[in-house]
Amino acid sequence: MPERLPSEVAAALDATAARRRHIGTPAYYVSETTSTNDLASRYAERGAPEGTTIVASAQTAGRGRLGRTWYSPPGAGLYMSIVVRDRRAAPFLTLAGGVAVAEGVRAATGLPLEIKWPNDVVTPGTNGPTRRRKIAGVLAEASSTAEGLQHVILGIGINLSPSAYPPEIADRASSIEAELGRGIDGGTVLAEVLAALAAELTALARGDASGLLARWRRLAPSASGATVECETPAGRSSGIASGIDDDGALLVRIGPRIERIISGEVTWK
Ligand code: BT5
Repeated sequence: MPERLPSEVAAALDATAARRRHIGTPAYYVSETTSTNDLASRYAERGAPEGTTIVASAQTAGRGRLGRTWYSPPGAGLYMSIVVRDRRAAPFLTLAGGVAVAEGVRAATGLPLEIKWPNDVVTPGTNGPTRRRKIAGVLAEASSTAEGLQHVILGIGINLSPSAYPPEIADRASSIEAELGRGIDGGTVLAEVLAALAAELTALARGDASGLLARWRRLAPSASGATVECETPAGRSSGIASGIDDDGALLVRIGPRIERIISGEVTWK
C-alpha cells in the first residue's frame, strides 16, 4: 500500500509541477518494496496513466539488466519507476533516462556526471586511478501484447548517500553526497530528474529525438574514442567506440569494420 509522500519530497514535486507536466503525477511512495519496476508494472496493468511514478526508500530485490542486482539499501538512494506509454518515446527511454539523471542531478546539486553507454551514470574522469564510479543506473522494461507495446517501465536508481557497498562494487560505486562532500536534498533530486525527463518525453512525443541525441552525445564522451571489448557475430573483439547512431546503437570500429552494438555486454578499457 502506498504511504504518504515524505513532506520534503511532496514540496519538491509541487515546486516543479509546471516543468514536470504529467511526469510524477501521480507519485506514490513506499518505504520498502521488492522492486519499484514490479510495483509500477502492476499499476500500469491496472491502467495507470503515463507519468505515474513509484518511489521507494529501499528495495529488497532491486534489479539491473541481464538478471543483475541493483544494491538498494534503505535511505541511501532514490529508487523510482515511471510508467511510459508513448510508442514514439519507447525506443529512446534508456538514453532519455540517462540524460534526465545527469541533467537533473546537476540542476539539483551542481554535481557534473557523465553517461557510459548504454545506461550507466558515472562520475567524470579517466580510467586508471581516477576511474569513473557509478552513481546511477537506468532499466527500461517493456511490456507488449498481441496488440503491440502496452507500456514501458523506466526504472532509475540513484545513490544519494555513502553506503557500505558489497565488495564486488565497492571500488566502482559512489554517491552524490560522497562526491560533493556535503548533504543534499533527495526530494529535489527526484523532482529535477522528473522535470528533465518530462522535457525529453515531450520532444520524443513530437517525434523529435535530435535534441536528446545531441545532449546524450555531449554527456557521454567515453562513447567516442574509448577502447572497448564487445560481442560481435565473430566473437568477442576489441575496438574503438565511435559514437552512437541515431537509433542509439553504439558504433565500434574493429579494424576496418564498424560494428553496430544494440545491447549486450561492452567492457570499457
Ligand atoms: C543498471 O543495471 O544499472 C540498472 C539499475 C536500475 C535500478 C533501478 S532502481 C529502481 C528500479 N527498480 C529496479 O528493480 N531497478 C530499477 P546494470 O547496467 O545491469 O548494472 C548493474 C550492475 O551495477 C551490478 O551488477 C553492479 O555491478 C552495479 N551496481 C549494483 N548496485 C549498484 C549501486 N547501488 N551503485 C552502483 N553500482 C551498482
